[in-house]
Amino acid sequence: MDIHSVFIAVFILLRCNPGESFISNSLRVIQEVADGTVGAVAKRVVDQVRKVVDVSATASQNVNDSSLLGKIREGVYDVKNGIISGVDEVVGTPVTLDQLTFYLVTAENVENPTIIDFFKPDDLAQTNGRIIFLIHGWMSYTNSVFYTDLSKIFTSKYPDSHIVLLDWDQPASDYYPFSAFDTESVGEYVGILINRLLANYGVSLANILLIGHSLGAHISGFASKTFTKITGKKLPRIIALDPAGPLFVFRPNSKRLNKDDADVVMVMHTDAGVFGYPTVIGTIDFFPNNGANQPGCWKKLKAINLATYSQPVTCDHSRAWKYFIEAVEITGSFPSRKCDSYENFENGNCDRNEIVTMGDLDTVATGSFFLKTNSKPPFSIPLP
Ligand SMILES: [Ca+2]
Repeated sequence: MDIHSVFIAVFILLRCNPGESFISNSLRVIQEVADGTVGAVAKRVVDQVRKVVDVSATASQNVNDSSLLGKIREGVYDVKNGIISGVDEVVGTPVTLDQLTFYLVTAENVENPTIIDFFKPDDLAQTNGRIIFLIHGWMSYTNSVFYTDLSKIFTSKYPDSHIVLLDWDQPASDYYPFSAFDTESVGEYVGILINRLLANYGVSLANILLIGHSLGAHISGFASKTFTKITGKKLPRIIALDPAGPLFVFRPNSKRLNKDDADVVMVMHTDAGVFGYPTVIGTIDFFPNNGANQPGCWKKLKAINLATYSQPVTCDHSRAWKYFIEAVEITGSFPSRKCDSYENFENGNCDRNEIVTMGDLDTVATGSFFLKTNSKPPFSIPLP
């Protein structure tokens, strides 16, 4: 029996065990949908039909790649089709430190990240620049382009910055509900490390920045909650790239990223209602192309081929970090307009409103911001 089967066997599946906060949170989400404040995408989440499909039978007619079939079974298909809903939570064993590795990238050492000693992070602390944590999502890994490209761009633009690459590859490659459960314990370790930098090394709180994609966004939230629990202080800024939606959408604020997790919680929505969180969740929320379907992605989805299943399915979701990389690299790119809806943005009803660029690491603006993009790089386009 492999370790995954052991988890399945021993974990307790909590089916719809609503506490008071769970109910009020769910009602709030539903109310927001009814109010139209979250757009049509969110309604799909609430209305999702939980249809179990015999994916293995269908898939085996089309592909012979057993690893791909394995990946589909591990949950990509389930998440995409709403089979994992807001009421299927699992409770497992928290992640232990030996399942995590923290890597350091500096301007002098971009190609060969070094391992950070969690208990004695001397190397990491030796800077007066920003300390930027990058935290990947589900089914993503430390060798991802999200990590390599952003490390290069940050260290080239801000040579005194230190980049932390969090390797939580092992828990992140589990069946989605288990990986989602693990975000809390992974986040706690990040929060403890941040506190250690400040308490033992005199690192300035203002220099800490967390950037997480998908489940990594919720890890950032849990890191911040832990830091606050220890110190009573808030982290200055979290950048959440299409924070994961499935399971988190019905959780109370204490169990997911929310706007109170940092002074600025800057969110980018690219696959709202499927892999991404369907509603406003930060202090400032960006909605490229209205936040749900990205140009260059959705056409492929119409003619889906199981042989390339994981790629087109996660295309919208991955656009978040692709846009962000370009936004950081090209200062002033992705100008976005504050507006109450995409419709009003498109109709020009917000043309006099505030503009913020999506790669602005210092903005303290609040509210919802809208923009359009190209279907391929360079993605950024000027405002109309
Ligand atoms: Ca989508």
